[in-house]
Amino acid sequence: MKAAVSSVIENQLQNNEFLGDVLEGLSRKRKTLPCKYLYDEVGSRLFEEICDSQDYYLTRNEADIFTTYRDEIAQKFGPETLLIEPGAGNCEKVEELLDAMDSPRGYCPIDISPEILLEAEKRIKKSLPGVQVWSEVGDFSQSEVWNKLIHVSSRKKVIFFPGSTIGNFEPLEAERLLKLFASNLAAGDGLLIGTDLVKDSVILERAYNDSDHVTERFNLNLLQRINVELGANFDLSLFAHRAFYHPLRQRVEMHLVCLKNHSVSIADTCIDFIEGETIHTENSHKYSIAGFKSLLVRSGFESVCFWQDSAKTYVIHYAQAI
Ligand code: AVI
Repeated sequence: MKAAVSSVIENQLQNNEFLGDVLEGLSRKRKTLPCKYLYDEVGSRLFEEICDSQDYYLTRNEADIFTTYRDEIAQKFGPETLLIEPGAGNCEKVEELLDAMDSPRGYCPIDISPEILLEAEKRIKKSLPGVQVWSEVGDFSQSEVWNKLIHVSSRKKVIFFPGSTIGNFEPLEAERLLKLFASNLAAGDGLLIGTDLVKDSVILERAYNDSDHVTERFNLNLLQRINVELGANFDLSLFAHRAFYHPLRQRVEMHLVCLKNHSVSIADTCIDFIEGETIHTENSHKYSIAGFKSLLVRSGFESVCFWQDSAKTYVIHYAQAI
């Protein structure tokens, strides 16, 4: 009973934060919504579908790099290394790597969803019974969750941050996050991180406007989530998905374009929308190899090496904390 009450309170607190962020973002002159809210249950499922789609090359090409170079990557870590994965989700990408590592000290996935972590922990314990797993529930961009990991001793730590997730942070935020990672590592500890490369805008725009329209559904689902969780009355047919590459900012921007003047009520607030205005829902920054290396240096790392897929679309960097 106690657990049930505390989970009700937890849900209410999360909903208050969600409502606050939504109202704050939609009351700006240029309307915006934080991209972290794209990932409710439906959104996470749609994102998995995006990753499997032909047009979204990132996941496939990153997986190719791991398959080709996993032994070489694992050798860089050395024996008895503790692998920490912030935002691990279902921990799908890590098994191949853990399997290639020499006597891994263990694996620490961090995620905001306890249910997903529990499932993943069970799976890893089954497929790699020799690997110890310490899961931590929390927001990896905040220092609190990192403090909980201090008790796990190890010869060496490596933070594993695949999926080009770093691209969803504004450059200054990305630097702040990498500095947080560095502050939780000792000199010589590692960071293995995936980044999508700057490339022809046609390829980039196809990846975020896939022919099966999954990305469109993923983007629009954010409004549906606001309707369901916050009792709003968005009419999804009055918004269209738009994703385009911004060459100066080196990022793909995802927006929802309003198709007709109208108002939407969220809780007790009425928000006016004008035809043609957009809600900016996500940025996906693309980096050159040199550009990302200099971000690493600014954040307290030195670049050790990197690996690329055969089509040179994507990079996995390995860096050491200094
Ligand atoms: C999770 N993240 C790295 C994806 C990206 O490419 O920025 C999210 C995504 N948004 C639309 N398609 C995929």
